[in-house]
Amino acid sequence: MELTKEKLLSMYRTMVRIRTFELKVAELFAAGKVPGFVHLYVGEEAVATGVCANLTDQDYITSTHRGHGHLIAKGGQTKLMMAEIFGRATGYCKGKGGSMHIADVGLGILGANGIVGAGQPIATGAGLACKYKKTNRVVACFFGDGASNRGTFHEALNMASIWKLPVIYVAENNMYGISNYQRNHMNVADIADRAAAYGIPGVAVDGNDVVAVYEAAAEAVARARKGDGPSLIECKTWRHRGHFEGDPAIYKNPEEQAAWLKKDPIPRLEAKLLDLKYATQADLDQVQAEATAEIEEAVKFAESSPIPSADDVLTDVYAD
Ligand SMILES: Cc1ncc(C[n+]2csc(CCOP(=O)(O)OP(=O)(O)O)c2C)c(N)n1
Repeated sequence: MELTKEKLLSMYRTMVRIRTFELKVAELFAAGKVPGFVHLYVGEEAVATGVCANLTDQDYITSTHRGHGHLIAKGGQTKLMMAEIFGRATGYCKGKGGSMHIADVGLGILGANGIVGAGQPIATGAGLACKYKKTNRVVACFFGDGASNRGTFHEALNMASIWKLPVIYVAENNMYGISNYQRNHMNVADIADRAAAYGIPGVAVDGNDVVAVYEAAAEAVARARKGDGPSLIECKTWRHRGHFEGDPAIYKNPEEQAAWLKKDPIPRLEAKLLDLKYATQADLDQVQAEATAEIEEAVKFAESSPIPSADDVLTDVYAD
C-alpha cells in the first residue's frame, strides 16, 4: 500500500504533537506543577498514530494509564487534556480524573484507565454494542504487554472471537511491565501468537514504524468493518523514559536503550519524508514550531484555569 503524501504528513504532525505534549508534561512534572502520577508515551507515538489514522470520529478507542498519545491521535484537544492533568475545572473531567482518566465520549474516547487490562472488556462491550446496533463502527483497544497477561485479555479476545466483534486489540509491547522485562513475565516471544488460541488473526509489527502500524491496522479495521471479527496486532516498541515520571529506570540495559533510541519513530519518519521529497527540513521545522505553540497555549490555558470547587466534589461521581 502506498500512503499518500497528505496521510504521511498528517501522521508526522500527530507524532510531533504527542512528543511535544509529553516532553512538556515531563518538564512541568519535574517542576512540581503537575499533581499525581504521569506515565508518558515518548517513543511509542507511531502506535497510536498509525492505528488511529484508520479510524473516524465515529469509531471508539479504549486507552491505558499511558494514554496521552492515544487521546491526541484520536483527536482529543490538548488544551482540555493539559487542564485535566493540572487538575483544573476546565479539564476534560473537570479536574477530577487527572492523567489516567481522560475521556471524550463524543470523540469515541471511552477513557484512559489506571487499572491495567481494564480497557479490554470495555472495548469488547463497545464492540458488541456496535455490532448489535449495526453501526459499522469499530473499536481499537490499546494495552501493554503486561496487560496481555491479565484474565481480562483472554476473556475479551475469546468473547470477541466467538461473537465476531469489530475490535482491534493493539498490544503495545514496550518490553516492560514496570521494571519486569517481557521474558520474565511470559513464555512467548510474540504476544501476537496468543491470537491463535482464540482463532483470530495475530500479527507482530515494528511498532516504531508508523507505516507498518498503519498498514496492519488498515487490514484489521477493514476486516472488522466487513463483519469478519477481531484481530490482534502486536506493536514492538520502547518507552524512552521510566515507567512513570520520576522512575530512574535503572533496570534498563543502557546498550539496549541506546539501540532503541536509534529506532526512534519520529526521526525515522522524517528521513522518509525527506527522502520521498514530501517535505523539506523547513517544512518539518514548521510542524515542530506549530506543535510547540499549540502546547504552550495549552499550558497557559491550564495554568490560568480555576481549580474545581469543593462543592463539586460529589458531582459526576455517580449516575443520577
Ligand atoms: C490490575 C492492576 N494490577 C497492577 C497494577 C499496577 N501497575 C500499574 S502499571 C503496571 C504495568 C503495566 O505494564 P504494561 O501493561 O506492559 O503497560 P506499560 O506500562 O508498559 O505501558 C502495573 C503492574 C494496576 N494498575 N492494575
